[in-house]
Order: sequence, then structure tokens, then C-alpha cells
Amino acid sequence: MSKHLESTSKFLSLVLRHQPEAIGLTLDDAGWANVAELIKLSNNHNRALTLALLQEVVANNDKKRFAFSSDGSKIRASQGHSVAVELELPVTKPPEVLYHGTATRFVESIKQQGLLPGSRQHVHLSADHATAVKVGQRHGKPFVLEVAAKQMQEAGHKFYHSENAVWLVVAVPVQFITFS
Ligand code: HQG
Repeated sequence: MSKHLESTSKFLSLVLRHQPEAIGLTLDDAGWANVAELIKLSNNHNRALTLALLQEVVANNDKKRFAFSSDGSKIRASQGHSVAVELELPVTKPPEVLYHGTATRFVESIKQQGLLPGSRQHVHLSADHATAVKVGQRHGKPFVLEVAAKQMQEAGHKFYHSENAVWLVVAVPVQFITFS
């Protein structure tokens, strides 16, 4: 991603996941913002945004963080929200094992409390180990936990699979985590 696309992506993460009010934007219950309104409000707040730029970010974003509605009139973040939204994702059967990347300094606390969503709405899990390493690196020395996802789902926990392939669950109790 170019620097310009990256900075636009960070701005969109801010307003579509965490602080829509920073530019006076309103998200609907499912997290959608009206595209025309987003463009207008962004430009009013010194953030030059055009439809072409939005389309470029959606198409080229490294993690496919944002998606347009089918008619193109709305846009939302596919996951990662701290504001309360109901993404209306279908409950999906996870694979046997999912991974969570964290930092070594959080491990003791996770052993006590299990995985908690923190400021976000969900704990984020990935199907592959390599992604978990990258996610953990954002916080420090990475440490990858294995989650017995299928067993957890069979015990009644609901898993969701976001449009950009992140597995989401409200929390992971410690008995389903392998620390190795
Ligand atoms: C940790 C990125 C102590 C948790 C990524 C993590 C992801 C605990 C941190 C997405 C804990 C929260 C989310 C406990 C969890 N005690 N620490 N009991 N339970 N933690 O950033 O999963 O680039 O909110 O291990 O790719 O790191 O933004 O979550 O280290 O998908 O699109 O608390 O963000 O995507 O950190 O990352 P975060 P995350 P984007």
C-alpha cells in the first residue's frame, strides 16, 4: 500500500471502527456509513477524500478492512470495531484449531482470565499461524496461542467469520487455550 492509501486506511479505521463522531459521522446499527456523507464530512474536516480514493482503498487494502454495500451506497469496516455495531455475520463452524497472536507480557494475565476482547467487540482469531505472529508483533514480542475452536463451538460458543476472513468470538475461556 502506498503511504497515501495507508494514511487513508488509518483514517477510515478511526471513523468506521472507533470514533465516527470525530467528523460528525453516524454509523447505522450494522456499522454502515453513507458514502456520500462520509466523503462530505471528511472533506469538511480537512481530509481530502473522493469516491475514487475510497474505491482504491477498499480494493487494495492489505487486509481488506473495508467493504462497500452491494449497491455501493454504503461502506463499513469488516471487523475490529470498538463502537457497538451488530455486523449481522452468520454464526459459522470454525476449524478444529484457531490461533491468536499476543505479546509475551500478556500471557500471564491470559492464563488467569482467558482471552478478553479489551476495547473491541470481539477477540480476533486467525486460521493460520503466520497471521497470528504478525498480529502479536504489533504489541511486542509475539506469542501464539492455540484455541480449541471446534471444541469451544461444540460447548455452545458462537463463532463468526468476517468478510475479510478474521474469526471472531466474544471471549475464549482459558480451558480452551493451549500455551506452548
Ligand atoms: C490481549 C488488527 C491481557 C490480546 C489485527 C491483544 C487483528 C489480553 C490485546 C485486530 C487478555 C488486545 C485485533 C487478557 C486479550 N489479559 N491481555 N485477559 N485478553 N489480551 O489490538 O487481537 O490491522 O485489541 O492478546 O490484525 O491484537 O486493525 O487486538 O494482544 O485482527 O485491521 O489484548 O487488529 O487488525 O489488542 O488485534 P487488540 P488484537 P487491523
